[in-house]
Order: sequence, then structure tokens, then C-alpha cells
Amino acid sequence: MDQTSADPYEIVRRAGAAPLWQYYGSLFAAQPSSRAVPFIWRYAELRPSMLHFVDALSLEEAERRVLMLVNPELREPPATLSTLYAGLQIIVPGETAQAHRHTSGAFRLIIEGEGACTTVDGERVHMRPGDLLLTPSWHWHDHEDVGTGPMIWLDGLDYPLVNLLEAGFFEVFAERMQPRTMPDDISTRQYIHGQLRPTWETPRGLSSPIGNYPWSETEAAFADIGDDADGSAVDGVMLEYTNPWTGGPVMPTIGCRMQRLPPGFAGVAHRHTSNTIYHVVRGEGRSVVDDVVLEWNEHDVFAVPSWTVHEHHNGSGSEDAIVFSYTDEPVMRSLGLYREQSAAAGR
Ligand code: 1HN
Repeated sequence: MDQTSADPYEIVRRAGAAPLWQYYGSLFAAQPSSRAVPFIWRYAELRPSMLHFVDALSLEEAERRVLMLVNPELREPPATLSTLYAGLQIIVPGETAQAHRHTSGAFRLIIEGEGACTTVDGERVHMRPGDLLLTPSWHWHDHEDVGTGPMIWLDGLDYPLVNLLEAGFFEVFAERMQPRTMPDDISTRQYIHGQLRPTWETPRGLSSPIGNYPWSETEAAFADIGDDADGSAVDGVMLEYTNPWTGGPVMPTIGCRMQRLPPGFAGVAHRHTSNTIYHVVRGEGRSVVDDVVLEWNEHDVFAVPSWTVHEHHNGSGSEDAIVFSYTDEPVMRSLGLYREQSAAAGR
């Protein structure tokens, strides 16, 4: 081919190269702009479908009976935000869900029901509404409902991030259920009195050793604090679930929090380079995310993408709003990429 008459850009392209000067604006934007959009998934709308699939689909067929909460801008592969996933899972009495493990870290925030449990690396952990259960990276886990009614929970995973990093592994256990090798709920009982740490235990991996952070403790913490703390102007009275070995987040990729917005709370707006998914445990209110108003009710889930300006309001003048959230902030902080800005500081 006569190279002298050909388009130099075409020659460069065919050789597998690209001129950087054509890409500065898109590769090095002045500030982040998430592909994901602010969005809300309404529990009242999804719950009937959850119940429908209990009859329509067995757990042998489904492995997990889960409705994924898909961001309109992240449909293929489906994700809730660019680094985080949320889904609603249902299991009914007599059902079991196959044991497996993956390098993605996961947790469950229990929404309703009683009598189900999950076994995580040999420890059976019981579920009650409001409990936070951890399934850290590469831990075997299966589920079982030995109660009298359906159990529904929110699943949170970091698989969008892990897949982006091309570090995803998945394995199915040789049998449907793994053997139980430890006393039930032992990790919760060992670590629940947080100021007293078991001296015979040593850290295993980067995640918290606690299988279940029970709602009874979270509720007691809010009650003990009462109205005697101002909390934060942005987030109200917000508590972070911690890894007892580090005092830091429960998993290296996901931090989990519960916040109480007192009656009439009107939060100050801010933004940060971390993605956050919220789940309304109790109450009603609204969050404004880059001028999108998300009106939320009990058990709704909503997504706040990185660097969007957001503020939270309790819609009730007499009742608390209790809101759970999870975030990739630990990832951003550990990579030196965490930035936060008060909206008052300008856009
Ligand atoms: C998973 O393993 C579970 O174990 C739930 O219950 C949801 C979503 C994506 C990938 C794996 C579970 C999941 C998941």
C-alpha cells in the first residue's frame, strides 16, 4: 500500500494506535459524570411480583429467586450503580438455596418475615427484620427457610466493581447445603459486646468476622443516643457498621450504615466520589439528587451515583425516618480517590 497518499489518521488507526489529542476531553473530564442516573425502586410495586415468582419458579430452577434493581442506564450487564448492585430476594418455608461462593462481597439487609437463615463458611446465621448479614468475598453461603412464612431481604453486592476489575471467580459447592461446623450465630455472640474483643480469635482476611449485626443492637444504639446528639447536618444520626479488627468498614469494597433522620429533618446537600444505595427501613421522606426528587416510602431502594449533589428530608414532623445505606467509599478512600464537597462550595 502507498503510505504517502493514505490518511495519516487511518494509518495510525490500522496500526492499533490512537491520537491522544482527540480524546483529552472525554478521558480526562474536569469532574466525574456517572453513567448511572438517580433512581428509585418502589417496594409496594415489586413485592407482588416477588410473591408471584414464589409460585411460578422453584428455587431448584432459579438457584436464587431475586429481582435485580437495574439502573436505566446500566442495563447490560445489569447493575444498580457503576460499582454496586442491589436486588430483592425471597425464600419461602421448606426451600433451600444452593451453596456457592464468589469473590464478590455481599450482604443482606432483612426486610420482612421470620425463620430463615443462611450458613456462611460453616456458621449458621439467623435472620430477623433489620438485621445486617455479611457474606464476605469467597465465603461459602447457602440459605434456608425453616420458618412459617416468606422471608424477603435486600441483597447488596460489589460485583459491578469486581467484574470491572476482572477479578470475578465463582464456584458451586459439591452438595446443595454446606456442613455446619460451628455453633449457630457464634460470631455475633462473640463480638456483640464491641468493647470486649475475644482474644483467642485472629483476623481472617480483610472483612469483618461478624455474621449478623442484629437490628436489636442498632435500635438500642439509636435509643441510647436519643436526641442528645446533634448528628451530622448532612446525614442526621448516622452509625457505621464496623469491622471489630480495624474499626473500619465491614468489607474492603463496601461500607454499611444506618441513619436516623429525626422528625422534620432537612439535610444539607453535598456530593462525593462514592456511589451510594439507600434502603428505607422505616418512615417516609424525599431525597433530592441533582435536581431529581426521589419520594421514598418504607422499604423503597434508591440509588445516588457518584458526584451527584444530594440531600435527604424526613417527610414526617412526628416520626423518625430510619435509612440504611451502603457505599463504595472504602474503595475510593483506599485508592486516594475520595473527595467530598459541600454544595455550598459551588459546583
Ligand atoms: C448471590 O450469590 C446471591 O447468594 C444473591 O443469595 C444475589 C446477585 C448476583 C450475583 C450473586 C445469594 C446475587 C448473587
